Amino acid sequence: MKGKTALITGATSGIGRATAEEFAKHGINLILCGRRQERLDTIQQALEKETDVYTLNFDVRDKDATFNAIASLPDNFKTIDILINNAGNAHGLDPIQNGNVDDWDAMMDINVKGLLYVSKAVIPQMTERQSGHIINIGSSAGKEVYAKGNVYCASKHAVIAITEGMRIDLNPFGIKVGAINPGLVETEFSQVRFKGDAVADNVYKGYKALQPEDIAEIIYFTISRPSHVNIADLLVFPTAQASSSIISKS
Ligand code: NDP
Ligand code: 8X3
Repeated sequence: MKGKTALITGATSGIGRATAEEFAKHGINLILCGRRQERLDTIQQALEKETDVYTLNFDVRDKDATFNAIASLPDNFKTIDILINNAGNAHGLDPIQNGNVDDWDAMMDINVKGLLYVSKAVIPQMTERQSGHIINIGSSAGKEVYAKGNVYCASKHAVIAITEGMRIDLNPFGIKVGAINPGLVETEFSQVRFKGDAVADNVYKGYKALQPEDIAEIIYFTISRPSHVNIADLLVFPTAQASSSIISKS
């Protein structure tokens, strides 16, 4: 894996940041994407001790900004071997009849369309080289719908469908495509979902949630399998979680 180049979206926090740290340990060159420049700078400074790092600041909702950012990569970062489509969040947790339309737009625009824009910008060079590995971060919410999860679950069901579609279409090119679908991971996810409300603090209380590093290690395992092995779809829960709504809490 040393010397390969990975582009990670949503690298400023949570799963994306932990994945950047894990990849850096293995000497994978990193293109780190997000909107918070200060964080990109801090993470770049820390990881540059271990590997080469380049940062791109763009909002995945913005089609032109996404294409321009990826087109602007310098020659030594232009060849992307591994794409981790991770940027995403839930916005709100409301029954469908009370749902906030701006929240719906955010989830579909970021989790679904943003993933498509980034993929569209990266895939042509993979098909040309006939190699590459794409991992889409789905969710247990892409496998199962839960109360008030409506649009977030729809966005993650779409991520799984897009992953399957990519795997089929990119099969002739020898490109690996897979989805990693975590259950509850303790990140800034709930702060974003609940817009900073104190209720977010309770989401990870009373049991041991997955940590972003747990998912990062699984992602590294996935990308480091021999060339004939593609982990196509993986569902990962904390031990205390049996489904989206069954969680054993103390
Ligand atoms: P965090 O909130 O910690 O991280 C989300 C990341 O996405 C940040 O780096 C953020 O960067 C980036 N991001 C959000 N919106 C945009 C945007 N419009 N444009 C560019 N980047 C954006 O959450 P997680 O690490 O938990 O989430 C990562 C992925 O994992 C998401 O796809 C989420 O749905 C999925 N997931 C999370 C689970 C959990 O329980 N935490 C469980 C299952 C799946 P910035 O704000 O700097 O742009
Ligand atoms: C994040 C996990 O259960 O909040 O995708 O949807 S959940």
